[in-house]
Parts: sequence; C-alpha cells; structure tokens
Amino acid sequence: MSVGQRRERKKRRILVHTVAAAVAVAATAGTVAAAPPGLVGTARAQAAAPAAELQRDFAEAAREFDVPQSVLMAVSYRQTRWESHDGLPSTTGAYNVMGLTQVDPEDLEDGHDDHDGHGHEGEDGDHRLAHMNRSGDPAVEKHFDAREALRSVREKPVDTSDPRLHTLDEAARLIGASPDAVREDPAQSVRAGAALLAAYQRRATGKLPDDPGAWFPAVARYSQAPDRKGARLFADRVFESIRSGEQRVTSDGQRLVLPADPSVQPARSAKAPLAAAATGTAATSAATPAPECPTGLNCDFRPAAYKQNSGPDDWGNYNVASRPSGGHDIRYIAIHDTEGSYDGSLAVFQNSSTYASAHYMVRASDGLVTQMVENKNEAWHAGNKTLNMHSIGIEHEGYAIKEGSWYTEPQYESSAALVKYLAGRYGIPLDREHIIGHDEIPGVLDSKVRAQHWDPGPFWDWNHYMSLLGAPTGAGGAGGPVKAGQLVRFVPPFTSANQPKLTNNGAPVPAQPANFGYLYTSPSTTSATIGDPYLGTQTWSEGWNWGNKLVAGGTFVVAEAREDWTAIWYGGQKAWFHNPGGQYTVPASAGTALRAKPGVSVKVYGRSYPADAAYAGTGVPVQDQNSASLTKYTLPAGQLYTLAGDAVPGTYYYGGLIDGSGAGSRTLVQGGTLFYPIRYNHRFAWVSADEVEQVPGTAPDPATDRHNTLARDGSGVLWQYQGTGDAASPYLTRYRIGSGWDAYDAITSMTALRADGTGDAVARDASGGLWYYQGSGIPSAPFKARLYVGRGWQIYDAITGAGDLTGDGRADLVARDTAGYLWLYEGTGNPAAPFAARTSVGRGWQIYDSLTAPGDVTGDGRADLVARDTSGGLWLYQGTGGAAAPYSARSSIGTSWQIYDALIGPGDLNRDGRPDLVARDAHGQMWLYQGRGSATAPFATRAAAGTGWQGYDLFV
Ligand SMILES: [Ca+2]
Ligand SMILES: [Ca+2]
Ligand SMILES: [Ca+2]
Repeated sequence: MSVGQRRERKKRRILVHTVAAAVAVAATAGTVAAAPPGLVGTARAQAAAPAAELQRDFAEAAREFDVPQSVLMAVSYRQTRWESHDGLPSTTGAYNVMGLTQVDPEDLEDGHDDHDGHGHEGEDGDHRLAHMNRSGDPAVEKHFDAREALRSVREKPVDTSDPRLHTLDEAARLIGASPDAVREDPAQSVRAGAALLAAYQRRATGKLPDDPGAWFPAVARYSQAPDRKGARLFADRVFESIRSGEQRVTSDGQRLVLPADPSVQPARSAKAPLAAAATGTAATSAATPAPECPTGLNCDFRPAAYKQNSGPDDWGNYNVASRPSGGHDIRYIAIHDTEGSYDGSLAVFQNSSTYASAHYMVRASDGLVTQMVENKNEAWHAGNKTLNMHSIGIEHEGYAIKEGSWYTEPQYESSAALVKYLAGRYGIPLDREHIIGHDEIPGVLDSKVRAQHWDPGPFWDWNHYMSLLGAPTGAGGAGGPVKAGQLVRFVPPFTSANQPKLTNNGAPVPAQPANFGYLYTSPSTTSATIGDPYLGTQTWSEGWNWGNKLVAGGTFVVAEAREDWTAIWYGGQKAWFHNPGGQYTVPASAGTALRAKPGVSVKVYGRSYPADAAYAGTGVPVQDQNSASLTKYTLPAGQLYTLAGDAVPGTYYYGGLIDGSGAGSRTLVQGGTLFYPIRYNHRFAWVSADEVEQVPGTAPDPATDRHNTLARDGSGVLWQYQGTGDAASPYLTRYRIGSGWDAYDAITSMTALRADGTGDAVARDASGGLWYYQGSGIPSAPFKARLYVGRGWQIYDAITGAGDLTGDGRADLVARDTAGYLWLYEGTGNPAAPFAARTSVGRGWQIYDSLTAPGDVTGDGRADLVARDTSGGLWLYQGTGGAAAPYSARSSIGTSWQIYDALIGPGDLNRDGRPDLVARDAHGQMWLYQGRGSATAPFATRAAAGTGWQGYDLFV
C-alpha cells in the first residue's frame, strides 16, 4: 500500500468519526462510551472527545467472541494504549490496536544505508558500525578497527519463522479475515485479538468464563513472553488496568473509557501457558551479578564483554569503575534505541572488538530488561566520554522494518519502571534535563559533532514516557502568553495535531504523531528552517537533520513572542516555532538563564574535561585537547540559555590497564574549573562558569488577571478563548475544553472566568434542570464536576449571572420568565445549594432580546446590567446594591446594536480594572468595547477583536 493510499484511508476514518460525533452525544448518555455531560470538560475528565467508534468495536468483539470487554480493552491498552498507528508497524512488527505481530523476511531492514538514528548519509556506511565505538574517548577510540569489528560480529538473523512474530496471521485465520484487514482496520484488529484471547483461554482452561479474573492465563499467554516472569508481568499490568480503570483520548481524537472494577481478582494461581519453552536465565552463572532492577520487573543479566584485544591497555567494552564514589557521580539517564534486534544488539555488546556497551537493554515484545554492565562501571554508549562517565545508558530494542517507528507499550512501561528505580537510587532528577535522549548528547570535538547519533528519534513519545515516570511534561495544557526572557518547556502534543513532515533519504515518511517541532528563521512556516553549522546545508525535512528540530521536554529562554509564534535562543540563533495560544509550551516552574559576561567570547564545549594542569601527580597521562571547545558554536552577547543542571568540575576517568594495575589506572582526574551544563540547541553543551553570568528567568504571565470567553460550537464542543490582557489582540488561539455541552440550552458565568481556571458557571439542561459548575483552578479543564441545583428552570427564557447585586460579596443570578418578569436569585455562597428563594425585580422585561452582565460598568463598585431592546437600543441598568430593588432606572447607552448577534460580558479584557463588552457581528467578527467606568458613556468606541467567531451558538 502506498503512502498516498494510507493517507486516504486515514482521512476516511477521521471523516467517519466526525459524522458519528454529531449524533453520539445525545444517544450515549449513561453508557460506558461517553462520560455524562457533567464530567465532560471538567477537571475529572478533561480533554473529552467524541464517543468512540473503537469503544463500540471492543463491545461488539467482546460479545462476538465471549471475551470480557474489560479484558479485551485492558490487553489493548497495555499493548498500544488503544492506538492504531494508522496501520503502521511497531519497531518490531506489531500492528494496530491489539499489537498483533507479523514479521516476514522481506520486512527486515537490509542494513545497507545508515538512516536509522545513527549518523547519516555518507558516514558510517555500514549501519552495524553505528552500534560500535561508543566510548567517546579518543584515547579508547584509537584502538577501534572497523574492519576487524565488522568481521568478528555476525549479526544474528531474526528468525522470522518464530510464531511469536506471526500472531497476526494466526488471529486473522481465526476470524477468517485477511491479514491486510487485521493490520489496517481497528475493528478487525479488535476482533482478531479477541478471537486469539479466546483461543488461548480455551486451550488453557477449556472454557470461556464470564469472570474477567479467570482470564489471567489467556492474558499471560497473549504477552508472547517466553518466560513465566515476563508473562506474569504483562498479565499483572493488564489486571491493574482492569481494577483501576483507564481512560484517554487517542491521538486521532477518540475518547475511550475502561471503567474501574476493583472487584476483579486475577487468577494468578492458574498456570500461565507460555509462548515458548521457558529458557530461564541461561546466561546467569555464579559469576554473573544479579540485575540491578526494581522488584516486580522482569530482568536478567547478560554481561557485556570485558576482554583484552591488542594489549593490556586495549579492551572492550567498558571501564571498570566504582561509581558513584569519588566524583564519578551518575547524573543522567540516556535513552537509546538499538536499530537492531535484541539478539543482534546483545551480540554486539558481547564482542570486545566493538568498543560498545550499555547498562541495560529493554526488549520490545514483552519489556524484558537485560542488564549488561553494572551501574558502578562506565559503559560505552553515548559517544561522549563526559556523558558515559556520568550516566546510565538504556537501549530500547527497535529495528526499522516497513515504514513504522512506534515503540511498544510494554517497552515504555518497563523502561519507565527501571528509570524510576535508578533515579531514586542515584538521586537523578526526573526531568528532561537529566532523562535525555541520545540525540541530545553533543559530539565531543569539532570532528565528532556531525556524526553524533539522533536516536531514539522523532517517534519516541516523551510526553507519555515522562508521565509514566510520574513527571509529566505539561503537554496538553491550555497555554497562555509567553514573554521574552521567560524560561519555557517545549511540550508539543504527541497527537495528530503535531505530525511534522519527515523524509528518510528523500523518501516521505508516513505522517505520524512526533515529538518535535521545526524551528524557523522567522515566524512563518514558509520561511527557511534554521541550520546547524556542523551539518551545513541539508534537506530540512530529513529525520537525521537534528539542527532544525526542537524536541519535546527541553527548556529554553524566550527571545520574542508574537501571537501563535515563539522565538527562543537556540544554537546562537533566534529560532521560531509554532506555538498556538502558547499551548505548546509551559512555563518552567523555576529556572535560571545564563548569558555571556560583558565582553567575553564564551566557548561552548561538547564535554567537560579537566585542564592539563589537573593531571599533574595523578599518574594519568594528560589527554589531548583538554580545553578544546566546539569552535563553530558560541553564546552571542544578549542571548540567554537555560542552566540545565548543577555546576560540575571537569572530570576524566582513566581506565589504564585492563586489570587495573599500573600508574594512574582506574583514576579520576578532577579539575578546578567549574562547568555549567546548558540547553544549547538540539543537544546539551557545557560552558565555563567563569565566562557566563546567571540571570533569573522573567516571571510568567499571571493568569489571575486575564479573563476568558467560552464559546460552544454547533457540535457541542466548548472552546476556551483566553484573554491576553492586551486590547490590541484580546484573545489567544482557542483551546478545546470538551464535548457534550449541547446538553444545555443556557450557560452563564456566575463569576469572572479567569485564565487560571477559576470562575463559576451555571447551566440549564433541556428538561429545565439547573446545574452548578465550580471553577477548578485548572486552566485546561476549568470546571469541577457539576452539582445539581434543581428543576423547573424551563420557565425562564433568559438566565444571566448578574454579579453581586446585593452587596454581600456573593454572586447572584437574574432570570426572566416568559411573561416578562425578572427574578433575582440571591447567591448563598454554597455551591451545593447556591441560591435563595427568588424575589421579583419587576415586570416588562420582555422588550429585551439580550441581557448581559459585564460587571461594574460605572465604577461605583456595584454590578450593572446591559439590556438590548428589539429595535437595537442598548440600555444600562445600574446596580443599587440592594436586594429589594437591585437596579435603578435605565439610561440609554446607544442605538443600532442590532447589528450584533451576540453580546458578551467577558470581564476585563485589557487589565485596566474596568469590565469590557464584546459583540459578534453577522460576519463572525468580534468587536471590543472597552469599559470607561462612566455611567454616561460607559464604553469607548469599538475596536476589532478578531475574526472567525462564526459557528458558535453560545458564549459564556
Ligand atoms: Ca449577592
Ligand atoms: Ca455599577
Ligand atoms: Ca477593561
């Protein structure tokens, strides 16, 4: 299937969802498929989306094959998080929402060119070399002989006849569908997965029980783990999901819910049938250390080679050390992918002529964690001596087959469990300045920058991974304005909203959610992307061209901000990225920026070595180019870069002789100069602490004095327009709060809706029931779960939150009945029973077609009301502060207001302390009337406030 066909198919699928969404909301209340309206768009269930077709697929397949729906959904969740990946395979040949496998000989990479996360065109001609020579220490690298290494390592071929690589074929046969259909159609994937689970369960127990807990054997078997511990690990994760529930919106916008059922008891005592004969831990012997691993994870230890090559000063594949003692501390965890199979990569690390190793490798199919080098030792994985000295390297199995690139859920979960454990053990902060990709590690010297690796690549989901670590990046937030000098973390969504163009050696890569955004020379996607001086002129869209790619999780300093574009200081340049409404960044909660000291030409280093003098008396030979910087990089005056960790001394650890004998062997040299690690460009770098000065980041914009307008579209989706606080451009790009809001025929704010997620509202449903929404304080999900106020509210044809009319500090409500009587509902301050009994304000109010309460328009501290009559006259009713007669006699504001089809009182949009009025005309143009604090001329002349507001049927 061509890329074009895939795109077509995807488009069709999305169209189907759109149609389904339009009818789904009313029909699904009370079912599992959709959260009730009270939850949608609230803090309890944020980012709500249309009821999902996929949810129905699970229900139907569960019925068809007699598999409990919770088991089926939880298995899928723990394989793929319900993602279809558009029918593309995982790094190891798993497909679609059920993660069924299909790997044939023609799917395996041919290994000729090197476009796989390691170097790029013209470098390292054989991709196998990319695994090798990773010490990043010229003193070790000089021993490496590429021909010898290639000769001695025979890549272990993947056995494509292994049934574990053909669960898709088996499952397709069970349902009588074509493998194509199971790969590409989520409904068929779910059916096939259900049929396979049922077959496993029948084989294990001879029946298909109703009790989900009894399905433990089938779920364990579904893991395809060849060992009992791996099978149990997967099954335990699945039953954790069943017991605690899961819900999420998939990257193509489908919202799925697996309700929690804590009553399910997994039948762990049942014998778990395995996918292959239990191999045990074959490599383990008395001399093999126990893996350093958290309890519950499936881990083994298969040692990397530690063996002499040409002489006692030449060996592979790591340095024996005693980390973290004596200054040889562990500060980072580096995430890699292998670009090869688990077995093949292990063979590389177990051959001493490769000069490469990693502490751990995580298998893709089942999340097995294999340790190869003890953490006290310095593995050679990063291609950067400084990083190798101070990090733990974790490889993730993945080999480039077909067009796919996604990482499996068992692999993410095992890796995250391991990293959490290691971070706790070594005191490594769980942030993206310390949990880093290989692609973020610099080349050590000028000659090494260009070929430095770029794995784990654009499809590693940093947002998901950091969430699993308990340290979410903040992606998916409601955004906000950013300011020059502010430190912001880049958090693009890993969804179909962010599928930047990529090519691989000129060939288009199918559009998929990715972890980066492009950096441009000016605030436009039509401008050139920025370049890196070491890469030179290259095709901007090539995956390996890391110079123009801003990766998720990095914190940078804002150089300039314009509406939907943000510029940061990056690699000595001012680099722009698309940042709609500020939603692709979050303010760094704390942070320090660095800049060049006046008059100093700052050197940028790819490693932090001690100066020559520090070697004196250590027995360690003085290393070459100890003070060499990356000469094409600098910190131009006025630019600010993020301090990315503690100041550190320059360090060099000398391996010496293989047995540790001899002068200077296994000795750490530590210099006096302090280095700061910085976020420099796509990669980290170091600068000398003597050459820079610290500057606190500019404080982020407080959201407390910016007011929002909410708008509901024709499909019931509620959108949040944050106020900017600036009259010239009063609203940010909209943010989707959630769907299902068409259950109401009236929604009005009780108190000002602020950008910090505070402010209350009430809503009336179609049967006349009134609901109270308290502000949550969460900007992206601004309301708590709704509270029922009472019934009978259908008698009113206007309901307006009026502000505090009675002077007691509590917000009140006015409502007009169809006879034209206006009624006051005094606020009680208790959200559960928010209103006292109504009192009459007066009659004759039927002449108005709009009642808006912008706040205190006149500046006397009392809330006022603005009413438009049916001939377009606008009238001001000043608040009196008394409940008995809350409004004084009306006065005219002006005429011809019938040109507007909506009048909205959003609060104070320009932060001058006076409430404003906005109005939408028939063309979807919004107009701002700034409040003046005057009873005689309450509003200034109108100013344009943005276009594109048509299509909304209700404003709050
Ligand atoms: Ca009141
Ligand atoms: Ca007033
Ligand atoms: Ca104002």
